[in-house]
Amino acid sequence: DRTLLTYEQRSELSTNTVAKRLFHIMSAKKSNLCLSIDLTSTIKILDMIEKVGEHICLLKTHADIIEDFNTDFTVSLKNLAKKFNFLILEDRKFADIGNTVALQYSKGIHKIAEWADCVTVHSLPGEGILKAINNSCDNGIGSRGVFLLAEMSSEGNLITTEYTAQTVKMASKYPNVLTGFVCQTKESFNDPRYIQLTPGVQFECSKDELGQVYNTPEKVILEKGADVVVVGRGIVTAKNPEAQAVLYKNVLWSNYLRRVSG
Ligand code: BMP
Repeated sequence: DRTLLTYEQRSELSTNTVAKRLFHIMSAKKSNLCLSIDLTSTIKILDMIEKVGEHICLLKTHADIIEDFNTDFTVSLKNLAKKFNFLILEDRKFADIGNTVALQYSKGIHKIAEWADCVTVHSLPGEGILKAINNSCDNGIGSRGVFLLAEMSSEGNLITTEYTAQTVKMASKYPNVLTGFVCQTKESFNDPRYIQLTPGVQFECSKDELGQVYNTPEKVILEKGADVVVVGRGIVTAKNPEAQAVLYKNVLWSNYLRRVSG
């Protein structure tokens, strides 16, 4: 059972550099909290990171919602990642043929490959999409990672258990580039090398008006097998985001300790 191993033990097994680094950061900072920074201005994003950067292991961005995106911003982002010791995940959810994804990954305004340690990818188009990112890494951009979408948190999504199983099977051919899976359940995969990233988390089980479904920190860590937990509006829209990030960090970490102590 991968969920009974410690993050240190799992970092020893990692075949992807980003997964290894992330496991190390989690142990060092005693944090398995990923902040989903879904804000639309670069100043607001950088301000928020100054407040909560110390408490997170991973920062999840949506570059395409930022109205004044620019290269100075990505330089600042990388500096903050270094200062506070967290990794950057661009939640781009690529879902096209490999050739297009290779271009979307490295070109355009965002040049994602230059500043994001890892990206999210849908398995829907087939393994060409993993090959594309893998090739980009081999061709000079260096060690990067992929979180493959194996399940989603939203109500009525069309992913079936068969789709999840096939996604995990497809990924098994790409251990060097695979950081983990974005998923909701412990049963979706077994391999301890990979990280379970789970969004849809707030202190109260609830929903939003557009189909997002929330579980509690305790439930996602203890029952659902989450390794890194994504919190967005639960922190970003709080009156005091820093205090709220500390609360999430502590609750998530203590549930992880409970889990690995059996
Ligand atoms: P919030 O905690 O505010 O609901 O934000 C959740 C974040 O996680 C969003 O950025 C969303 O794009 C992402 N996400 C999700 O909610 N469910 C999934 O299944 C996959 C996601 O990436």
